[in-house]
Amino acid sequence: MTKAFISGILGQDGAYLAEFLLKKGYEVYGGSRRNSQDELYRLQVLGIEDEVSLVPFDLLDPYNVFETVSAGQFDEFYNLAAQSFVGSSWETPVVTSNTDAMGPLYILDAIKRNSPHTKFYQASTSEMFGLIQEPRQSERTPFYPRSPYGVAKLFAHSMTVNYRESYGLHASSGILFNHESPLRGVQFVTKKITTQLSEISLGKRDILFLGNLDAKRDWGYAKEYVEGMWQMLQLKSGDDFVLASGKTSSVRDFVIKAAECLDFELEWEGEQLNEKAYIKSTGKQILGIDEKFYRPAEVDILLGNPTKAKDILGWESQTDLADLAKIMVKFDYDRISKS
Ligand code: G4F
Repeated sequence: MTKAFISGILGQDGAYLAEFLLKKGYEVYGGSRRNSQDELYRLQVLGIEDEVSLVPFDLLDPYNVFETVSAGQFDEFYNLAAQSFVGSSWETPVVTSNTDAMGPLYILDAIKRNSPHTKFYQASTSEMFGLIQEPRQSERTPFYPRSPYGVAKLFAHSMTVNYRESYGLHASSGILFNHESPLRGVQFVTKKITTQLSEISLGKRDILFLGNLDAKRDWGYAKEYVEGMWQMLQLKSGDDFVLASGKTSSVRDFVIKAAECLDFELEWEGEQLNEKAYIKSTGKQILGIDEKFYRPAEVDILLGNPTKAKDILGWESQTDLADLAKIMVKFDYDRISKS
């Protein structure tokens, strides 16, 4: 049996990847910090909580990382653990850097020293492009991160490339653009929108407050993106790939699409901090802006060029934004109506 380790198995991508690898017949081990046991719900939603072996794993502890890698002798190691919320990274730049930059280095070094046959996947991110240097970002686009999170991830990405080139490790970096699902954390904007609009529709909330509605992202469905991670590790050698939908939409576009799923036709008024949205038929305000959700430095627009992934991996994003909104709203509406 092929043996895989997923750090961050309790997160959105970790849960979907575990489900995918179990279907392929893998023996799946998952790392979780001791205090994150309450997030088992994602594995439970997928019905796989009894099929994976959970082990204590903490990227902040180099000895624990070294021991896990050395003792496990895994065939594949997916590093999906991170402080992944961009907004928090300004409040916790040191923890973010220790987790997202140093953590992957501990893993790479442990693999190099004690388990060089292990194929390594690093969860890199489109946030590394930040202030974009090309209209469509590919593996060859220069990076310009705009947050402590983006800077830390760029360090880990560069280390992954460096360990591959220096020591011949099978180390790959997936530069994933935003990918969402019903299992997304509620602090991320799509999940916040689908959750809170569902609550409004069920009479459990009055208003949804957001930050910058003009930010544009290249959004896809997380369940499809984890397949791309696995495909990278099936190649003869490590490489870097952008996974993206190749389309970009604003936060406002996503609000409109999610609202449509709940039969809300919206009317918009005002600009910037004064922007508001009302339900056309009733005149009730359901959206406002709160400055606290703005970031000190924004990534205004991201648009990925996934040509290399299509050509080499045969990977393509399948679910468009309207369908993604439908999947997420249905999940949240059903869940909230039963609670
Ligand atoms: O959903 P977000 O928090 O995602 P963000 O910052 O793009 O990062 C996500 O995708 C990255 C891949 O590019 C990952 F690396 C990262 O770990 C994470 O998964 O915010 C999206 C946009 C931002 O421009 C933000 O300013 O939405 C804007 N926004 C507007 N109002 C808001 C809100 N974001 C959040 N979280 N909450 C708001 O109320």
